[in-house]
Amino acid sequence: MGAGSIERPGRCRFLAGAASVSLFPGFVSRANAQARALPIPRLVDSTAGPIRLEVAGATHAFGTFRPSPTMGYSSTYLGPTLLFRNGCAADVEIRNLLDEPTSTHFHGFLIPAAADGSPHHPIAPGTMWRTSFRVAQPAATAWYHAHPHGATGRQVYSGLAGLAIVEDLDARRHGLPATYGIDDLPLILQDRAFDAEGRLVYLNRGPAMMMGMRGATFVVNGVVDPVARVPAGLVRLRILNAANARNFDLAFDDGRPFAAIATDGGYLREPAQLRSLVVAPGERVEVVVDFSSGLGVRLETGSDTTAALAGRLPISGRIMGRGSGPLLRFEVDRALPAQGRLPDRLRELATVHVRPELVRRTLSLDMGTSMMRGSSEHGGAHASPFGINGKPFDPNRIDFEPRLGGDEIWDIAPQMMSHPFHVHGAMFRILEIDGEPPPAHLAGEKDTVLATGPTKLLVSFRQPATTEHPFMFHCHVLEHEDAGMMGQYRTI
Ligand SMILES: [Cu+2]
Repeated sequence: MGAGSIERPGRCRFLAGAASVSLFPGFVSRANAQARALPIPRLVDSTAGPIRLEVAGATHAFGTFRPSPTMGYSSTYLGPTLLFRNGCAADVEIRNLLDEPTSTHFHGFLIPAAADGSPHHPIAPGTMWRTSFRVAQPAATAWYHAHPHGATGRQVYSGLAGLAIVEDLDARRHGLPATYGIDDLPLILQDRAFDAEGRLVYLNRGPAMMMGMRGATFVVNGVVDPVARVPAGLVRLRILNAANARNFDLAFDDGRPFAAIATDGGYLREPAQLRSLVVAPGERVEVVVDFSSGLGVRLETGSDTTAALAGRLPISGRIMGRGSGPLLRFEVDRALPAQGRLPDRLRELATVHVRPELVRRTLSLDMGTSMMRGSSEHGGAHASPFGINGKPFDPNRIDFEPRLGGDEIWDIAPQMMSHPFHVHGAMFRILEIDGEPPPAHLAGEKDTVLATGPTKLLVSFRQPATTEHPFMFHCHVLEHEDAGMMGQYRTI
């Protein structure tokens, strides 16, 4: 069964007798599952002992096609939902059964760079990588995914991603829906391209490089067009955009409103009422939807109109993957328990305060400018048109040295198109997007932002990074990242 409460008594209690988590039977669907029921990734509790994952090739049925070669974390595609608890220690062991290196980044975790996976922490074929850290951050929806330099796009596309939940027992007083798999559902959104044989198609050249790899088929939790059965009450959706490049413009087909309650770094100050919402690659958003009417509904995406900055990139809608369409359907099952409520206030969040003496940096997310410079500076043929401030990623170069415990202002300047910008090991507050203050649902702690124009961030550096173990910052269009739109920092 995939269902179970994620709010258990006792902090960091080792659950004696818990089953070994070294092998997973892939996805576990709910009882009475029909064809293409929304798969609920199995929940694995880090307080029950070490989390053990195996990265391996597999064959996976997406639903409408013949099965395709894929990769997964102890699963045929994607991986279990990892549960962490604020204030508790966690041990993770990842064994690589692929015939190529991988690495595993904990996206949205505030842990030291030495404990996080990055291009500097390759897991060679046949070997195991072990990491331990203490969870010290508020409740949040995070995720983990492959991050080997140059192959991140292909490995994530093949299936190497999974959700993670940081829970905080202090947040129980909210009374929000919290029964995983029943009224607290993970939704991992992706787009994929399939060939005539039903095999995943991955490209990282031509338009798929310029715009990132996109596909016309929408996949939710690893299947096409699933149905989620939900109780007749409030339901919490933990939405992750795990697409390589596509932004999802989400809305319900009956226009019903919903409440955004959390962003990348956890709860907002208060729920933000919305009828539509853009989620960029790497971003998470938690929303609460009311099904008490008993009426089912579809969650749809509009076309990805946010990708191109107006007039900057002459490229066709087909290549952009601009299609709109349904992602999944919800059907109300009155037999399921609905117990959650939506509080008026969610969290105390400090007011953003920009001190004039803060260090300011400008980061130009470049497509093309460095190619011109590169012909003289980087030896022509090896230069990449993708870079930050004119320089493609170099694992031997530290780009910035922020002070540990300090804050900085980062001005993100996206070139040619919108880029989802992500910082490892830090949270930021958005000061401005395109000259405007952030909308309410983006006014919390973030680690990824869709820079649709000049974007000003107040970044807080609270985790240590060294020359040997630096943190990355990069575009989360994974083909851009692989091609060099990435830099690294160490703290001083
Ligand atoms: Cu980009």
